[in-house]
Amino acid sequence: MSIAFFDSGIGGLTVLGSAARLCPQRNYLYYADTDFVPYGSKPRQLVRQRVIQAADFLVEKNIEALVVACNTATAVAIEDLRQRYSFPVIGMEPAIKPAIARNNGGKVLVMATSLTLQESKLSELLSSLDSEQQVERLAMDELVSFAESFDFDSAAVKHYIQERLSGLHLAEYESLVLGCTHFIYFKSCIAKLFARPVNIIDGNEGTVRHLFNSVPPAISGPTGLISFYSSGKEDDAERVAQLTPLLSFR
Ligand code: DGN
Repeated sequence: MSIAFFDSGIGGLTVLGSAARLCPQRNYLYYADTDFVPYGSKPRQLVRQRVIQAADFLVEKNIEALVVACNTATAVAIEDLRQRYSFPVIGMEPAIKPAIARNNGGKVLVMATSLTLQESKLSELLSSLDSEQQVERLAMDELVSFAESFDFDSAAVKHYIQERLSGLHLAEYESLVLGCTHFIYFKSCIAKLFARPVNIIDGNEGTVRHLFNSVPPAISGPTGLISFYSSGKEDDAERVAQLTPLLSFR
C-alpha cells in the first residue's frame, strides 16, 4: 500500500519530500493535476470536482492515506474527501498558529491563492485564534504559473513579487506564512525583498507530523518507491527526471 500526495502541480512535491526524508521506507504516489493548474483563480465548484476526480483515480491505486498537499484544494474539498473515503485524508493549513506563537507583537502576512484567501476555512482559523488584527492576507496567484514553468527567480518573478508587496509597510511584518505549497520555491526570492530578517513559515512540517500520527511510519526495510502521475496518466521518464530534484527543495 502507498501514501498518495496530491496537488494541482509541482507545489506538493515539497511536502512529499519532507515525508520521504522522514520515512524513506514507505511507498509514495504523487499526482499533479497539470491539465487544470492553476486552481487558485478558478471557481470553487470546478476545483472541488477536479480534486474529487483526482482522489478517485488515486483510490484505484490501493492507497492507505491521502495527503492533499495543496492549500487551495484543502480549503474547498477536504470535508467532501473525508466523507467519501474511510482512509485518513490529511490537508494543508496555513501555518498562522506557529507564526503568531513565535511573533513578538509584529504582524503576520499570509500569502496564498485568491481562492484559499476567500474560503471560510481561513476565516474560521483566524477567528479560532482570535487574531484577525494581527494577520493580513496577500494573493500571489501568478507564482503558481511561474513555478509550473520552473521559473523560480527570474527578473519577471522578482518584478511580480515586488509589485505585489508594494504599498505594504514591510517593516510591520515579523512573519510571512506561505499558504500555498507552490510558494515554497520562492522563499529566498521573497526574503531578499524584505529589508530586515523575517520568519518565513510553511505548513509542511505540521502536515507531515499529522500524516505519521495517522498512519504508522515504516521503521525498517529497503527504500520505498515514488511513482508520479499527472492528470490521469503515469509520468514518463523525462518528467520524472524533472520532478525528482524538487523533492529535496527546502
Ligand atoms: N499548491 C496549491 C496551493 O497550495 O494552494 C496551488 C493551487 C493552484 O493551483 N493555484
